[in-house]
Amino acid sequence: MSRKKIALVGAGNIGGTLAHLAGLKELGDIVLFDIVDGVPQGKALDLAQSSPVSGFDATLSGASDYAAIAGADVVIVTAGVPRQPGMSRDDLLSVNLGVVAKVGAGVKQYAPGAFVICITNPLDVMVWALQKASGLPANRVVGMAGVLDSARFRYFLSEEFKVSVEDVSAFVLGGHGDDMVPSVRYSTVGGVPLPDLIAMGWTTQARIDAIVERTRKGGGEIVGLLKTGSAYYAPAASAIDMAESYLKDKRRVLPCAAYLDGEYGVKGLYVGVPTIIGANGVERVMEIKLDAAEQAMFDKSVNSVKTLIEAAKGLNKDF
Ligand code: TXD
Repeated sequence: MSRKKIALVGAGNIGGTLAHLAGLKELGDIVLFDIVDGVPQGKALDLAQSSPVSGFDATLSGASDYAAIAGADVVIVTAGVPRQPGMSRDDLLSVNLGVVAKVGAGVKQYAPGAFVICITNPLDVMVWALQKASGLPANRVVGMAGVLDSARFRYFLSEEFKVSVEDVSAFVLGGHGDDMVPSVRYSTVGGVPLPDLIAMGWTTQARIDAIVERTRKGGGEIVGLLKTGSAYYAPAASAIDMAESYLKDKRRVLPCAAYLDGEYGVKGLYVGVPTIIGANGVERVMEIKLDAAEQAMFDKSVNSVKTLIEAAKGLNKDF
């Protein structure tokens, strides 16, 4: 059986980390693509030279021509400009729309059978634009945000309860913005929901509220510290989980920005929801019942996504 092919469009901080993780996990052969000639080639060579030390077999190459992504099984898109301090995700809109339009055309021409994971911000709009520009079926174009947002939530909760991160499960709904909806009721430690842990005296509502707030602003906290870019280790690890679930047909339940066709009362938009990722891409959207407060937060988040999509349509006539 020949190896799978993973194309990484954008060979910056996240792209390089994706290549490293995909190599270490032996997910397949890896192509790094970037418009800055030399960077994808240099990173590919550097990573290839790490393979004898780390003990993985993969062909790594770099390119600045879309023909290099031909026949990819998975395409992960990070191409664009990251956030700088003081810049909102929305400020990135017009620059990254143009980038995603080009990437979509490249995918359409060279990798129409791929599972495409979009990471570029503002995420919920970029994944929508990428699906439109590539013309791929919506179940094979998905956005990465929920796995990262819930990983942040899980990490903060593991610190709060002093338990292994492995025993904390959490998920986050809604758009990938500061009004995302970390779900307290559906987050558990060893299977015990957070409201029960509050009742058991393991923590307080106020502490959970603070953790929810820190999760919402998790991306900004890192931008503030790094000053010259945004998070990349955790975003890359999150997208690799999604790619692996697809390539190995694991059918993992992962929160992703998925195309909704009536689920949660939303039609024609990409919003963060729990999904099952398997060999057919997004196999199913898990529609949980929201309580009134969650519904209100979810609606607010969906409205922010809608507003951005309207702005995108105004800025770029291709969409
Ligand atoms: O949860 C999430 N979805 C995110 C999203 C979490 C963290 C960061 N998130 C976003 O990912 C971030 O706001 C950016 O939009 C992307 C990529 O972040 P990264 O940190 O990897 O940015 P870099 O290091 O600037 O890399 C971007 C690369 C860079 O090498 C550019 O030369 C390249 O993209 N680039 C392009 N490649 C191909 N084609 C075009 N047109 C292009 N334009 C820029």
